Amino acid sequence: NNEKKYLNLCREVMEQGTKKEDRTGTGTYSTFGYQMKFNLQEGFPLLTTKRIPFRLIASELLWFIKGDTNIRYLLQHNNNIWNEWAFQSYVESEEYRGPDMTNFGIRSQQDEAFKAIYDEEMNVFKEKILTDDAFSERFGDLGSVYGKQWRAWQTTRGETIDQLKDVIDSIKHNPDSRRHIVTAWNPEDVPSNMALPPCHMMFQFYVADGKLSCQLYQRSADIFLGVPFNIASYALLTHLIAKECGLAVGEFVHTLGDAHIYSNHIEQINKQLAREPRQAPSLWLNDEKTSVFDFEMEDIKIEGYDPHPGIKAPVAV
Ligand code: UFP
Repeated sequence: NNEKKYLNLCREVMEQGTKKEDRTGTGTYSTFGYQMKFNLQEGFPLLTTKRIPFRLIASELLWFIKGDTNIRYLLQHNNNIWNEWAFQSYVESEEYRGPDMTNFGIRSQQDEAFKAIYDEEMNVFKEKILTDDAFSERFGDLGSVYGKQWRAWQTTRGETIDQLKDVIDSIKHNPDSRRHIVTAWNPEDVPSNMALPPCHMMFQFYVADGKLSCQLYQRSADIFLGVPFNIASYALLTHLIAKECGLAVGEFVHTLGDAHIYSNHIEQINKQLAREPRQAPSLWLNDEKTSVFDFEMEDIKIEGYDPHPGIKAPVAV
């Protein structure tokens, strides 16, 4: 069972993880180097021991695939997961004249009155991104994030490389190749141009017995909040590419670097571990679409998803 592999990771890090401080000051239990193999033939690996919002995962993945780096597309799909990164650069700019937003992430979690002011500023910001083209171009764009590295990696000669298109071509024409790789980790961009250096940073495809497998290297993994999203996202990517290449799906191999549970997620994890996994859902893809680059949200659906209720937890910022 696929879900058990995730639950075993949770259990192992809870029981054997080392106490370790981290960038956010929250504190974690952590282990280094861990691998899970999900058989994509055994249903779609969207967790059932808590509800996972699949539409956020799908719209974010389509955004990456399009090579889009502006949050406008996400907002149009009611997806708010990248807002803070764009908002940060806006409130630090000269254009911003509103109330002080220093450390808005932590303060909005700790101070109710501040949270109300922050929410209002964020709503104004979102509305402007959606309706004002010039504003959106200036403050909606996140720069060198996944979409840029996947579709338009900048070379020193001033050209761009479309890694995703190239890897799909190589899977189609040279399936046995051991070089089906896409990397989002661009050392030149990491220190300055990026708010968040890529977490899911490199992936490789593998074709055998008519099946497409994908392995991801994720340097840093928030086991409770991040990993369930990352699993579903790469499982979906593997399905989309397999379909375009006329292959069945094989495995999603998830390799983790620093795999950690934040100290303020322990109670939530225990609650989840006490639940019994249910039947995995299945993925429906519109058969009329062939190229991964043509998919829209209405072409992707999760069927038979009957999870336990969601479990809320604070995001480490
Ligand atoms: N994180 C994930 N998956 C993601 C993502 C972030 O688990 O897709 F974007 C978590 C890992 C870590 C934090 O807890 O976000 C990033 O912090 P750092 O850059 O210090 O590793």
